[in-house]
Parts: sequence; C-alpha cells; structure tokens
Amino acid sequence: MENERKKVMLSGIKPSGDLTLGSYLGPLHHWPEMIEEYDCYYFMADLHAITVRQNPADLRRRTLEQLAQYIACGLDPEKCTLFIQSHVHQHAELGWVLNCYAMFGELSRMTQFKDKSAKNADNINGGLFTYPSLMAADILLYQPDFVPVGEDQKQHVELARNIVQRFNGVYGEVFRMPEPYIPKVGARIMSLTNPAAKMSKSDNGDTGRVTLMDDPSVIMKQFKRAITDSDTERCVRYDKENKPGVANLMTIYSSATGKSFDEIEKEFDGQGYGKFKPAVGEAVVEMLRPIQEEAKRIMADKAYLEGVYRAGAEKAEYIASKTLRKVYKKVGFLPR
Ligand code: AQP
Repeated sequence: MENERKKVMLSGIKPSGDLTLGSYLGPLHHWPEMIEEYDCYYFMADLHAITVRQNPADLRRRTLEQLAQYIACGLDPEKCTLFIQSHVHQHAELGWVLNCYAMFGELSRMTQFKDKSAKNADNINGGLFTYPSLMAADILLYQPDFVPVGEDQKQHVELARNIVQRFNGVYGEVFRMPEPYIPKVGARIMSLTNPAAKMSKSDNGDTGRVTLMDDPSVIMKQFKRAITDSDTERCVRYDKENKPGVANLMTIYSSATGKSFDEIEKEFDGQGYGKFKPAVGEAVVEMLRPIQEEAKRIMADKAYLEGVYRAGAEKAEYIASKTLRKVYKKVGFLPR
C-alpha cells in the first residue's frame, strides 16, 4: 500500500576521476544516514563519465574503486542498492526517450553544459548537451521522492521535473515528481589553490585537490600550501566574501571535527595560519584514515565487489524495467 512504501532516494557520482574530499564532504558523507530512513539507490555514473574522454582502463579501475569507497564510507550493500549505471541498460534507453521530451532551449541553458563546453572546447559532444536527459532517466526510473543534489545539480533536477510535467501531461501519471533535497550541512568544498572554483575530480589544471585515498603526507602537503589570503590581520575568521580560502578551510575543519565556526575562531585566535593549516590537514588525515583502511581491504576482495555490483544491478533493474515497460507502452512502442 502507498502509505507503507518507504520513501525512495537516489544519487550517483561519475567515476571521472578519483573521489575527492569534495565528493566526500559534499554528498557521500551524508548518504549512509539516509539509508535508515529511505530506500536508497546509489550508483557509479559511468555513462555520464564518457561525456569527457576517458582512458578505458582508468575508467574501469575507478568504477570499482568508487564502489569499494562507497562501501568504506558506510554504504552497507545489504541496506541499500549499489550499482554501476551501465549495468542497467534501462538508463540509456529511457535517456533516449526523455531526450525527445527535453527541449533544445532548456538544454542550452544548463550552466554545467556551458562550463564543460568551455573546459572541453575540442570535444563538445552531443552527450555533454543531452546529459540532463540521461540524468532525468537515472532519477525517474526509480520513481524517487527525493534526489539529494549539490547546488550545482539543482538546475538538472528542475529540468527533470519539467520533463515529468510534460510527459505526465500527455500520458498520465507515469513518473513520480522528484523533489531536490539539498542537505543543509552538505558542504561545498572549493579547490585549495583556487577557492573560487569547486574542488573537482577531473580538472587537470587544478592542483588544489585532495582525494579520498591520498597518502597522509600528500594530504598534509596540500593543506600546508593551501591558499588563505593576503590580508595583514592573518586571523582565522569566517568571511566567505573576503577570505574565501580561509572560509573553505574552516568548512573542511568544521566538517571533519564537528566544531562550529565560532569554536574554530576561538581555537586559533591570535595564532595565524601557520598553526591552522596543518591542523586542518591532520583533521582530514584522521577523518579519512578508517575509510582508507576499509577501502583497501574491500578493494582486495574482487569476488566480494563483483557480488555486490551484480546483486545491485539485478535489484535496480527490477525496478527500472517496470518503469521503462510502462513508458514504452505509453509512447506506443509495439512489444516484442
Ligand atoms: N567540491 C565539491 N563539494 C561539494 N559537493 C561536490 N560535488 C562534486 N564536487 C563537490 C557533488 O557531487 C555530486 C556528484 O558529482 P558528479 O561526479 O556527478 O559531478 P560533478 O559535480 O561534475 O563532480 P566533479 O568532481 O566536478 O566531476 P568532474 O570533474 O568530472 O566534472 C554532485 O551532487 C556534486 O554537487
């Protein structure tokens, strides 16, 4: 019965680069707590990753590592559905159908398309342009109630909602209307060398990245050379506008230790950045240590990982195929 149905939630990350501190403190960190309350689907968005050229061997490696890291971060495969997007062919199929219900003008307005086109001027492919239709398919196949998204993906969820309205308007209640869910504490982590830009998995020009599996010595080095600001007061104070580098470090430190900005300001009062930056590095090292150990242990057990992604794909496909069957029927495809 409808009122007994556990609310459904879904999210994915592209294996387009090694997961970063941004991937963790943004979405991933908050996923495990959702498992208790929601029926959660978490996937490796490999279909999306190829909108930018990938080295095939690296993509395969990262997809598996990402799965191991999801589990190490607390996503228990017994309690949620973990799968690889390309294993569930309904994503690509519904993506095509929804392309026919997404308007050129809408797709042209997507800021991610504009950003990625600027960054990949030699490869502005159709996939980059129609990415939001595939993302709408990812979402709508599972009829979720909520989609946890970063601020920068909100526009894509809005587009998915437009598609639902358009499609349901023609064919009746085929898709559930998904609500974007922006976790309040889901911090947006900026590059350590350019606090105006998001810390990204795959921006090769960005040297301000910390990945989930970086060695403690690398993490410490990255934080020691993090950009702060050039003002003379050199005090640890949260001022996103005028001290974005310091604000970013405070956000990271706060997420890693649970301390409030007030507490952090007091802790480093009168101490300058020389003490603060290594303290942030140490907090991150300690936060990541158990995840790294667990991810390495899981990664060594390939048979276990294969079992997880096979079972996940089967479970996901069961739901996805139901939605796709309904869609095919509604649009008028003759059953085989
Ligand atoms: N630095 C970040 N801080 C907070 N949240 C972040 N996310 C990504 N980077 C940060 C959030 O992670 C979710 C999934 O990301 P994605 O891989 O699907 O897409 P993305 O936003 O394009 O991530 P990247 O790291 O920038 O990948 P590349 O370099 O390949 O483009 C999203 O909800 C995102 O907000």
